[in-house]
Amino acid sequence: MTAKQYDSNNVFAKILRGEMPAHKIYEDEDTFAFMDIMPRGPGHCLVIPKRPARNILDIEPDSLATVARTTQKIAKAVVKAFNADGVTVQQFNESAGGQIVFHLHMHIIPRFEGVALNP
Ligand code: DGP
Repeated sequence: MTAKQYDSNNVFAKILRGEMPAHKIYEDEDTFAFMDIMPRGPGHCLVIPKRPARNILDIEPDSLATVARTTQKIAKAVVKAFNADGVTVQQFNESAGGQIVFHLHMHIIPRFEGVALNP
């Protein structure tokens, strides 16, 4: 399979352009982080690159590196802020891989001993 094309009509592109609201928690030159609208647990947030990228099959390695750096920063911050016991970092690619929004994003979900995620 060849990487599919980026479509700038996706909701995260609209959030980046300021055309849709989001609860922003962090921003730098390359990345943006905000709360997930359908949280699978308290503190569930998302990190995205500002540069267009459909998913991991499409993103430039340098841009992916900026997402990784921000993901680590935010994971540490939410674990501390929510006094979590751990953190789940998840990322989906294409419909077959569970992706719904086609702008690369990392899910960061604080985890607590004995507590399952919301479906
Ligand atoms: P997935 O592509 O499978 O990782 O799922 C998309 C995730 O994005 C899902 O957890 C819900 C979240 N989401 C979808 N639309 C919006 C939105 O408009 N705003 C925010 N903050 N999150 C959204």
